[in-house]
Amino acid sequence: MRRFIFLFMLLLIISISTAQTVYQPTSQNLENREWFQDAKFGLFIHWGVYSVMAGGGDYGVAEWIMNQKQIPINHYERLASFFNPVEFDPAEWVLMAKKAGIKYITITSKHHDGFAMFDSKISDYDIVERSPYGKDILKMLKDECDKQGIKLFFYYSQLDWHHPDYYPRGNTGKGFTGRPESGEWNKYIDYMNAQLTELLTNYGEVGGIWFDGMWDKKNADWRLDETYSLIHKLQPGAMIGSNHHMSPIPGEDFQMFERDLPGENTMGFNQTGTISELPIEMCETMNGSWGFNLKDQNYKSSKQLIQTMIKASGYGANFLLNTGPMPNGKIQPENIDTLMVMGKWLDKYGETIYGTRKGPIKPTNWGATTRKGNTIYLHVLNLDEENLLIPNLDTKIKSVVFFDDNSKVKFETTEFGTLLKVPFTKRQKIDTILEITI
Ligand code: FHN
Repeated sequence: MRRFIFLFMLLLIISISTAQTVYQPTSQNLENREWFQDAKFGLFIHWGVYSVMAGGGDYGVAEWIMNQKQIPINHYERLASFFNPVEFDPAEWVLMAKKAGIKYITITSKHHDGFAMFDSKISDYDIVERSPYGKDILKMLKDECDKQGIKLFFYYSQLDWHHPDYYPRGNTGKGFTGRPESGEWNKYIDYMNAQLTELLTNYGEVGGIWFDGMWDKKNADWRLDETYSLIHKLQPGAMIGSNHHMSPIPGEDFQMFERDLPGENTMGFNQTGTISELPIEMCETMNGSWGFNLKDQNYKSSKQLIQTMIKASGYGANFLLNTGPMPNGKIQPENIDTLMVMGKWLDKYGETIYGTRKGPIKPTNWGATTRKGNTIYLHVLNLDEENLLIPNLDTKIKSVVFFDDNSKVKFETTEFGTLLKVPFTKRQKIDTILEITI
């Protein structure tokens, strides 16, 4: 009996101590996760002093210029003194986002170059102290987002090519920066947590923190428990996501996929391929760069981007589409044009995207499905014939109509699947939507 009581007590202690480390999202956080999944469309903004160099005449990711061109810190720092975005008008940005049908914005608060786009007190390497502009861009944008009802998330790079204590170095930012070959890793983590505290206390309620850069030092002790608990303590509703290119880590509230549909790995980033039960998001560029690149005119068409957004929705994922503003504070006109086309499409068809969850059929060559209650939206994106055979659904189909004109779609359920008639005369250029009621 004594042995039994002893074992029981031991198990109790073990379960209590593990329960304490298991992350339990608050109800507010869970509500925000639902909101996030309903929102479906976000705007990613990569803006920093690197935009002054605009990619330096090369293709590729312009925000990496410091590392790509091996610019030492004491020279790169001069960029801040040329960064004067006098034409930045946050009201214009947010209005543009709203017209595009965007529900939230995620902006770089600090990218890999270590420069803070906000008024940081723990460092003077920030927009207020080092640029002639001298204003806190994040604050200006947050105020405007609050006014216009858009949520704001902060991107934060854990990787840092500027901070001396980011040591031992990772795979990038080595040698050329001019930092001494010494440093105290724990001091760097303290610094990062202090900046995160600023971001979570000085800007009101934020949507969440979008981490990036852990992949630079995969095996380092990032003290994630501490950082994640800090964020959840300061703002329990704030959602944490990390672009570490791995399966989600406890404490995270959403999972992200970079430039690939969930589970795909055409870019080489998403090596695990697992799609978790957390809300998911995919981010995408409009050309080949996140930061403003003056040379890269290889813009994806609005049709291509809308179709990717639809496929992402078919996976239940949000679509976070990027723009890299110019150093004068204006958004590239080509990006505005694309966003406006997307906004028009969403004005008409948003009902089939916003507030939906993934549909019963996994996105495939011909298209994708989304679902809201008893309605399934079948998005035909690419079909060379008039018949579409889909797997039988696990419930009975009551009716099928074309979303555009409510006219009936002929269908037949066979033992091999459900055969739908999608005549060419009914086709739309981007997406022919069939509304299935079950
Ligand atoms: O290196 C960054 C890159 O500059 C950009 O910020 C993207 C956005 O997903 N993430 C990193 C690469 O994984």
